[in-house]
Amino acid sequence: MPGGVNSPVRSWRAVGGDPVVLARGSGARVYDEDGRSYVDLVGSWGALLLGHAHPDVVRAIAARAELGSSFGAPTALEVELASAIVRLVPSVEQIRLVSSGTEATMSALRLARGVTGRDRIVKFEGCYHGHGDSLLVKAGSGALTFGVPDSPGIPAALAELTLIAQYNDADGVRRLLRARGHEIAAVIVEPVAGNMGVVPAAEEFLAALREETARAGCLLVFDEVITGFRVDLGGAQALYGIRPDLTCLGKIVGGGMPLAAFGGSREIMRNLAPEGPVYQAGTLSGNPVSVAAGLATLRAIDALPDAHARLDRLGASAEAALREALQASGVTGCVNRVGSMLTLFLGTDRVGSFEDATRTDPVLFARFFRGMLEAGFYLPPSQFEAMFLSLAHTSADVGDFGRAAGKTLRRLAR
Ligand code: KE4
Repeated sequence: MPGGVNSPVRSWRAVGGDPVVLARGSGARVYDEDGRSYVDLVGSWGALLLGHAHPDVVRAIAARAELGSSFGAPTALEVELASAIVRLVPSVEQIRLVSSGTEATMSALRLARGVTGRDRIVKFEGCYHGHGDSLLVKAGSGALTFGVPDSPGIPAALAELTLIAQYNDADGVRRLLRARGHEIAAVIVEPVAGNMGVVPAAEEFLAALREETARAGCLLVFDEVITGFRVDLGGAQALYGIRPDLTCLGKIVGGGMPLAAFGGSREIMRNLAPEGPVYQAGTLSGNPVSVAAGLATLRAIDALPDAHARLDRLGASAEAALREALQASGVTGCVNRVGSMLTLFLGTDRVGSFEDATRTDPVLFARFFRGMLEAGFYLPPSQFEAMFLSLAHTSADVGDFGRAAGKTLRRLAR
């Protein structure tokens, strides 16, 4: 396997050294092949809101697998999951299940282009929406917003159809949409950025996106692959009261199994094949074992009336502990958090945009990462990722985390 991994971030290139090889997980902990255990702050990149190997999820997967793992045919179970998502996510009337977040965003953009008959899309620098060709695009040089490929293998002619705007720059995106909105099929955004580290969206930014896309007749796509069911049972759209035209879901919705989804109004979704002309398909879409895991996960979360209050309390304690550790150590840094997703930025004291995030000190972060690993905490191996707490983490875990962060930062300060 190239780089020894099946996804680049797992190689720990950003923090140096060889990654630990994980053998198993249980609750808030993971165990490596050498038998060491760690409090897990990655949670499969945010998928495991219940923690590892939750009994309900394991039972659902095992029971379903015994009935056959895949048919490539309609099943009653997928209707139950679709109904649960429609019930929980405010803007979604119909949903299409797929197997990864990449597939969800790629398909949502094709649907938006098909519905509007327009070719251009807008994304924000620093947001990540999977590795679809139109989305692996970075800002071109100069003031122009034209996109250029962010990887070899992506045709310049395609990348140019992606316009790049700045996250939290309401005026900039307003100017762009007023000038070129008539060419634009969709604006896709992480309603809480998780892939530049956590950067919350300013309220006026999301409001501007909603208002200006409606005015220009382009679709607003919320990429809630991270935030869906994480920041609120109804996702960021419920938390902030903004209704996008299309929503992409992943991670939690599959309960740690390969399942993602995209959805929106019936009026938009009925343009999808076989009802409409926009083609989209998948052998394992709605896979019964993945659907069983997703359903068990959503049911377990929905059954806990105070789930998101608990997650927010845990997140607030972790944030407070990190701020205290920064204060006590004198190391320059800041903490951004929404609910149970948070990032400790090192080397700069404020991160409200992608540009701010690039001012962080990657060497300092790598030393922090290593110190925390030695202390028994498994953090995302990049400054530009989010730490995730789960319903399996306890306040004792967070207390231990804070103390370890304090010790590690004090060592960095020397
Ligand atoms: P996948 O294709 O990796 O399932 O989902 C892509 C995706 C889409 N949208 C958002 C907001 C995402 O965060 C992601 C994937 N997230 C990364 C880490 N932040 C997954 C880890 C990896 O690439 O290995």
